[in-house]
Amino acid sequence: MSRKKKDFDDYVKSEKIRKKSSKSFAEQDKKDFVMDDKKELKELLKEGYFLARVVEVQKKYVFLAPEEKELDMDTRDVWLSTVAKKFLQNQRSERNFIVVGDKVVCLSSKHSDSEEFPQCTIEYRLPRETQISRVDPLVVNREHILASNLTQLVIVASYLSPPVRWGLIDRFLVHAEHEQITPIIILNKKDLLEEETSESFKKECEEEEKLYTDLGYQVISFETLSLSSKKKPPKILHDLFKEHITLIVGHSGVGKSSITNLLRPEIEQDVEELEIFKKGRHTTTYTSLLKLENGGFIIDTPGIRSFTLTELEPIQLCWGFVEMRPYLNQCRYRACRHSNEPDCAIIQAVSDKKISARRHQSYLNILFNTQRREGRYTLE
Ligand SMILES: Nc1nc2c(ncn2[C@@H]2O[C@H](COP(=O)(O)OP(=O)(O)OP(=O)(O)O)[C@@H](O)[C@H]2O)c(=O)[nH]1
Ligand SMILES: [Mg+2]
Repeated sequence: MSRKKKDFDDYVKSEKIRKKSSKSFAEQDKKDFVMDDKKELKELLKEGYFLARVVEVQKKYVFLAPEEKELDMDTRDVWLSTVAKKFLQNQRSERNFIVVGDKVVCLSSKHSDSEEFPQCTIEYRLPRETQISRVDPLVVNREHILASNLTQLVIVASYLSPPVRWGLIDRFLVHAEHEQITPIIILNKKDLLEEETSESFKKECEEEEKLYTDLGYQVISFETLSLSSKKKPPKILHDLFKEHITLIVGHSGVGKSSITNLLRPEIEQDVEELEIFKKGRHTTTYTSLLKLENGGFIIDTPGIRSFTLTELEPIQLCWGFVEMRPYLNQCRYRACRHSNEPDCAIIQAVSDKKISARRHQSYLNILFNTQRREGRYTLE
């Protein structure tokens, strides 16, 4: 089964389907801010501009790490920065103007607002190679980019506390497929599953894990509780995270920061002592990029309550469900939504048990935007 986005782009071209693009701020400003001319960049670097990576975005300031050579950076000794004055207005109106992971071109400032950090201005941003985004939960029709330039997506869910939501995992998988970023699923808090008395829940978890593995995804069943960040990180995590910039996502309280800490990041992440989901707020407040002891980088995020995909046509959505790809274009109707249409190849594959009914339901939920806040865990 091909995982290449290019294949989908070719398919789209051949089918003459227009992909939706998101035009968020004035094209001209974007052109001025996004530096995509390598020659010009070289000249700027000779003139005293320097390259840096955004490690954290707060309300007033952006924290960044100078990056002379690709990935040669220290995420602890950061600079305080603001966006160049001429782009301030854009920054205020555009939520995604600067996001964690962005590569930026800066000029150092003579003065710093802080005694602790040197200060600079962000003059340009380099084009983003990859990004993970969702529909902004605050403003419909606005995109919220969680992070950029990542090479791997780790989706964390806990078996229990809070309980796993397979639909949320599917949403992330669809997005990763379209962005051509390798997704990995970590199912955490295995200790709680072992204590669980409901045999049917255990069976459900086993079956779902097998389903994702059979689809070609790496699934890691894990527990952090018995492991200490003082000891060597478990080999499976060490190998997984080295040589990558990994974005780690999932609900609040599933253990993202606990996993991050096992890899001994340059800055230890806060982990809530009480189970966070009972308190109903996030422990991690800002998305931040951290260098790990093994040389890899991780972007730890505050847990999210919803991950609504930006609008997708049925055909694009199906592409994100890898098991549906072989059936594309085999339905009676070209515009088949694979919902209840006659002679639908995908519905047939579901009844033949070639496609899981649960994954098909996930597809329908995304398509019809039902359970928009899939995976939301409400306090009881
Ligand atoms: N039982 C059990 N608890 C765990 C495990 N891993 C983490 N926890 C606990 O789960 C709670 C939340 O862990 P965090 O690492 O803060 O979760 P998070 O995903 O970073 O949460 P946010 O920052 O709010 O998004 C803490 O109380 C951890 O001690 C595990 O494997 N088993
Ligand atoms: Mg956290």
